[in-house]
Amino acid sequence: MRIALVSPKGPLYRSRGGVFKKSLRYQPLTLTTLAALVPPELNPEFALYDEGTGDVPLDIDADIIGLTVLTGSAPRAYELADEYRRRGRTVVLGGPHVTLVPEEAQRHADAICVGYAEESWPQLLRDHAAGCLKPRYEQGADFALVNLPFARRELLDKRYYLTQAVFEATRACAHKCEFCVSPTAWGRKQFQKPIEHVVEDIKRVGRRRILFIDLNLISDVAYARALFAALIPLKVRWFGLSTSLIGRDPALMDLMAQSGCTGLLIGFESISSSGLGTIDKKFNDPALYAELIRDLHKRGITIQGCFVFGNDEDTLDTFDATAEFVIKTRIDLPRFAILTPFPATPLYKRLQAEGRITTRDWELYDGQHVVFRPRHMTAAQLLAGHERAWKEVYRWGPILSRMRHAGSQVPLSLAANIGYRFYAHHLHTHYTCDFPQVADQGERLCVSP
Ligand code: B12
Ligand code: SF4
Repeated sequence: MRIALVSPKGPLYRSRGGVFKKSLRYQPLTLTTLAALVPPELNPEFALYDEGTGDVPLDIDADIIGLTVLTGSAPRAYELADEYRRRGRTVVLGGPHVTLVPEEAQRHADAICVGYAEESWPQLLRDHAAGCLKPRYEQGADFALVNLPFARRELLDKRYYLTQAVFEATRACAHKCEFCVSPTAWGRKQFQKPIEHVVEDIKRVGRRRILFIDLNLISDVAYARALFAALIPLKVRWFGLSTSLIGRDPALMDLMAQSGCTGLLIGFESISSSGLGTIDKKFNDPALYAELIRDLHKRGITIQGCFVFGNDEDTLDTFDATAEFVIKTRIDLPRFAILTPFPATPLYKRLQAEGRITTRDWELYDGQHVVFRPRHMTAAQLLAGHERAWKEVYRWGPILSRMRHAGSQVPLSLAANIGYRFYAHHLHTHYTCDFPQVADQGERLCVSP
């Protein structure tokens, strides 16, 4: 069976005209995991296409074409899916957006996979081979991450990525932040791979610097402890994601450092407690942020700090105050996003009930556009303030100050900082400028500070 797997990208992330440089691009696991799950008895021949690294052809000659769909890439995925079907191909859609709004996706596919597809995708392919493809396949109620094959990383060209040494140990997260797709799409029970499987995967890939893409590695502390302990003998240096709650467990932080953690992505989201209350992320305590950052730095762990602008407590002062906090605390790699009501999430339902969603053009749901009416500012002010914060923290002064404390991590940290500086200065080229004020502010903000 000839199987093509496609990862379409929204304009910001596309190789042609996008602003995401190789220094920021690691190899995702979606397509390579799906390839590994194909039953061998189908004699698969694969073609994998990541639109983040190259163009996706329209004349793909395959027995079945699978596309992965994020909300921001949905219009592009549907455009491709419709074209492939027009050309007589069988098209399957899956991924977070399909899981959030299956009925919509169904209109563009011969079949969809809702939820995690470790069991449903092989079944779908067997049905297709037998000529009895069903329109919809679902993640089973007893879904578990067991008896897994290893991702077929070699099917994507490694030259296009900063690293291929990308792993996942768990899926989903126990928290319920209002804006996050994870609890809505996959529930709050964390799925966990057997630790021996994760260790074996890391050994097979054989790299010393590795990256975990798990949404929250410390969601289940007992599992986290066991995983970190198992990493110690591997002598790897790893980067992963955690919540700020790591700061309240010094023993786990020590174990994490001992296991080789050299970088953590943390969703700080806001420097205001009341702002965090409006997005149901009250477990974050801004009063403890500076101490957490110091504690991690002391242990040699750098921080990719993520903030989101646009909650109902944010005002025009929030942007500068947040940028100032980021610079002062020397968060190593700051990232800002605009609050985005992904469909079916509690945030989406609330804003919809309040009549505040201004567009359902999913292409703009990429975390860098304003798709709702903010409470204390205009959409244009939110967009412009967000862009200003990016540019402020990626001035050369703050970058150099961060580098002075980056120790042995300078080469990687510098490359990523320069990548994000480029991103900060090119973001505006992707604004559709629906708001006239933004065009004006955009001009002003284009001038290098
Ligand atoms: C790598 C990654 C990216 C990469 C590339 C993603 C891609 N596939 O193109 C980049 C950096 C481009 C990216 C960008 C963004 N991302 Co992202 N990303 C991830 C991340 C960390 C890992 C994806 C991965 O490899 N997962 C492992 C694989 C095995 O799981 P999976 O992709 O879910 O696939 C399984 C199922 O979903 C299903 N499946 C998926 N696709 C298909 C296709 C078919 C045919 C079938 C049958 C099944 C199937 O089968 C797989 C096995 O079960 C996930 C979080 C996570 N840990 O999953 C977030 C995630 C996908 N991203 C998310 C978000 C919010 C974003 C951004 C908005 C971030 C931002 N604020 O800027 C942007 C938006 C980009 C856009 N234009 O839409 C959300 C999803 C949002 C949504 N509603 O679509 C996630 C889930 C994170 C979260 N916190 O909730 N991201
Ligand atoms: S802690 Fe992170 S992954 Fe978990 S629900 Fe909140 S935003 Fe989502």
